[in-house]
Amino acid sequence: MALNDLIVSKAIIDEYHKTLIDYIDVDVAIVGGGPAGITAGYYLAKEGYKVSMYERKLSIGGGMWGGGIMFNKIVVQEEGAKILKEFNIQTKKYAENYFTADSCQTVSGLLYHATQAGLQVFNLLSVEDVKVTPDNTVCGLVINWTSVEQSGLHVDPITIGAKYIIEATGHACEIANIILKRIGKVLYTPSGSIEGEGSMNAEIAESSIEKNTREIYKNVYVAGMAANAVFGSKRMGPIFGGMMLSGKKVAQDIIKRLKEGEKSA
Ligand code: 48F
Repeated sequence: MALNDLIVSKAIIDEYHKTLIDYIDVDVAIVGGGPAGITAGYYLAKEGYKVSMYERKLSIGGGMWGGGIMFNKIVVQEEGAKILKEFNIQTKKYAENYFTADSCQTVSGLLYHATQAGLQVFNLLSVEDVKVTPDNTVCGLVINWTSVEQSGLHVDPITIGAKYIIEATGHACEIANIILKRIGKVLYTPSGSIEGEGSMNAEIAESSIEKNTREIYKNVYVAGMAANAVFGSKRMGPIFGGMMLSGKKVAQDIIKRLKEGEKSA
């Protein structure tokens, strides 16, 4: 059968446009498509919530593809391996409480199941600001094409609405930084600011990440490496169990809040 190039173009424009409009207002907007963001998106979407994820780069997966020093293997502990099993991702026991997994299979497995569950991914879009109400409650995101950001062109962004935001931007904790810059030292940390990431210690980092996965400002939750950076814990390097556990935890906390909201509505 003959193929019409114009129909191909029209299909892409039409479908993307519909998706963009459909996701103009969501239950949860995730910033950052690393392992923590994807995992959070999976559990939220599986529960039936409308969730979008914004990723600056072309590829989703953040720092997971490269394993450790570009050796594309990751390590997870027992608890992390259990989560990978839920996603049908293969792990290999290396020693007691140490499992390895192929980083490419892990990223693609997480993403496959998250998008199948209903997570809507917007790649090549960067979050440059948060949207706020008059009393500075965060109620959405301000997004623009990464190509605009990279080229430095003066092109205004657009806005999306969200009941909750997940800051999952990794080491940079960009959303926490935006809040500090625009609203002030209002974070729910001891200093009100970003406490800062400490040097590498996998034991401390992995055991503190779930505790650090929590609300950092009205309606804004932090997950993944950003959680340890915001609350001043250590970094953990190429052990990734904490990223998935943090993604699951943030999803559970927000699901609880959403359900409370549904009851009181
Ligand atoms: O860095 P990243 O993988 O974060 P994570 O999910 O996982 C951390 C680990 O990869 C590793 C580690 C643990 O073992 O230490 O670093 O916490 O993914 C964060 C993603 O957020 C994107 C960025 O491109 C990356 O893919 N990102 C950051 N800022 C923005 C953003 C922004 N302003 N808008 C959109 N995407």
